Amino acid sequence: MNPINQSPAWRKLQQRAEGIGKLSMRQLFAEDVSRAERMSVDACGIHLDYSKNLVDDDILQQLGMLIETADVGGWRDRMTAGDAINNTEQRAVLHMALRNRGDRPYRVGGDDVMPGVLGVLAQMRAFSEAVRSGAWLGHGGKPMTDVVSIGIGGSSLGPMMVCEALQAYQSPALRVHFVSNVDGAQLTQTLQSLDAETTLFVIASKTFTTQETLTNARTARAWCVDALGDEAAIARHFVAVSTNADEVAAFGIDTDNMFAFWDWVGGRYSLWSAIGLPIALAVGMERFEQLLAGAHAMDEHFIAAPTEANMPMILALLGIWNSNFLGAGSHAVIPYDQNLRNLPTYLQQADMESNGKRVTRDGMAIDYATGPVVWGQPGTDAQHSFFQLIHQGTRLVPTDFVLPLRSHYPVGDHHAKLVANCLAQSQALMQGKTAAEAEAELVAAGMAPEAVARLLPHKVFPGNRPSNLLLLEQVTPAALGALIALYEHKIFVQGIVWGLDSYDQWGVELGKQLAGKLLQVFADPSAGAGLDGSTAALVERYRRAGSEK
Ligand code: G6Q
Repeated sequence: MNPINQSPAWRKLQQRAEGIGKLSMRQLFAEDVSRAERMSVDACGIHLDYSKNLVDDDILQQLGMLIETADVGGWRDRMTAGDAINNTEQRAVLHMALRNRGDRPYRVGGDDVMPGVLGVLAQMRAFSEAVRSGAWLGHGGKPMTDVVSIGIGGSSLGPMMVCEALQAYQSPALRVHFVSNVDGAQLTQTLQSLDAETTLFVIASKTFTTQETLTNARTARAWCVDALGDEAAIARHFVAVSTNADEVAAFGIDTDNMFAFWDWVGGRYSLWSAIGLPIALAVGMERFEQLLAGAHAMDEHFIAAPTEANMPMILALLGIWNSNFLGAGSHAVIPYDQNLRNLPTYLQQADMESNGKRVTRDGMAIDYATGPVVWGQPGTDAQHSFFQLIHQGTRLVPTDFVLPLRSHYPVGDHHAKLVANCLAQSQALMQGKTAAEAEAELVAAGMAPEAVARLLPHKVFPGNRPSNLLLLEQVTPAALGALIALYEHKIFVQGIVWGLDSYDQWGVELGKQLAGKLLQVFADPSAGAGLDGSTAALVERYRRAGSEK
């Protein structure tokens, strides 16, 4: 296939981008009272208003052509058919099978994967119900009060984000903690307040060879055995989630206490699998299944809806317009919901690890921008820190606002204020404030003409800055499932248009390799021959500090 940037639609979009200075969102809204209605779409309990983007009907139509040109539909079919669309790892990409609630068949190499998926869900149900009801007893005969999930990256961020997001559904009787960093601080601080007799560890690792996870797991194991005085305690206090039964057994966890998943589940797409066990423990299996159902509804929408009504495709195309044609290098996600505070962090991995690539699926160099830097923080806090740059800086930062209409915490007028702030931010980004408006305000405030002239440039907001508004009724398990799946499919569409493999992550390997070598150098300085001057000097400083192990 020719590179996407040589397609007629791409060229037309480039021409439109050259004349974009003439397009004013304010004016577009003034001229078309139906703009917001026309540029909104509802699916699976989510309302997307994308009318505050710098687009008109012609631009949207040309963007839609990219879906045809890149054969997104064909690739979507290949994905659901279980083809190895992760071609550099020769793996199928079937996270949709994990949340399949209907009768759509999912196969890998001709084998139906659904019996295995349903079997693990049943195992998760039995186990989570036993732990939550107090029927699962620890080595000393007591029920569990705390779960510590040890994992990193894709084996941690999803469950952690979801558990936080669904905090309102959790009971204080079973607290769930997450430990990911190899920095001993995190594990130490977590264990400090826990009682080994009532603590359950979930060791979540697809490969069961990840340095950070295995290091934390071994330390946790020693803590548990030390406190309970018996190796046999491991059987009641440790379970594993992995694809690697041999390593799980070698670690000392009975494989009866192992929850399996499969190589066709990518780490950052795995919260729907047994990697989601901490979610089921935190909020119950029923709610975990509602999360799956919400994601499944979004899958079916993504599969069936035409481009112009397809929410993931629309978000993907707007992202492409903003980054490839309007030059945005980053994308902000601002949830107006404190419990969604880690949504930006989660999406950072989902998006940047998937689409932060510089060669096509066939290994050809890419000469257009691919995945943006994804970042964000909850509102309103974000307004009081970096929104200055989004409103008046020299960079274009397209922003997704995520807003639940109802709060789980109805206290006073807090939620009304939260909603007003969110809507106001997207309105401000769109309309800005002209020099004439700013001047009129200053004059009305009684400011002297020289002072007005001095201050005026600082008071102008250029506006015309793109944002999407994603409204949810409330952050329920189903709505959250749909929201996460929406972003997953957006990432898929963008990866296909950019022609890259969204499902590998070779870029994380080099640092791991070098860290392994440096650990050898710490143990044996002669292994450091050939190190570059900077690294050698830093190793030496570390050695002189005297704590190398
Ligand atoms: C995700 C990545 C990566 C992975 C972690 C943990 O897509 O592959 O974040 O999830 O490195 O790997 P393990 O689950 O094998 O420990």
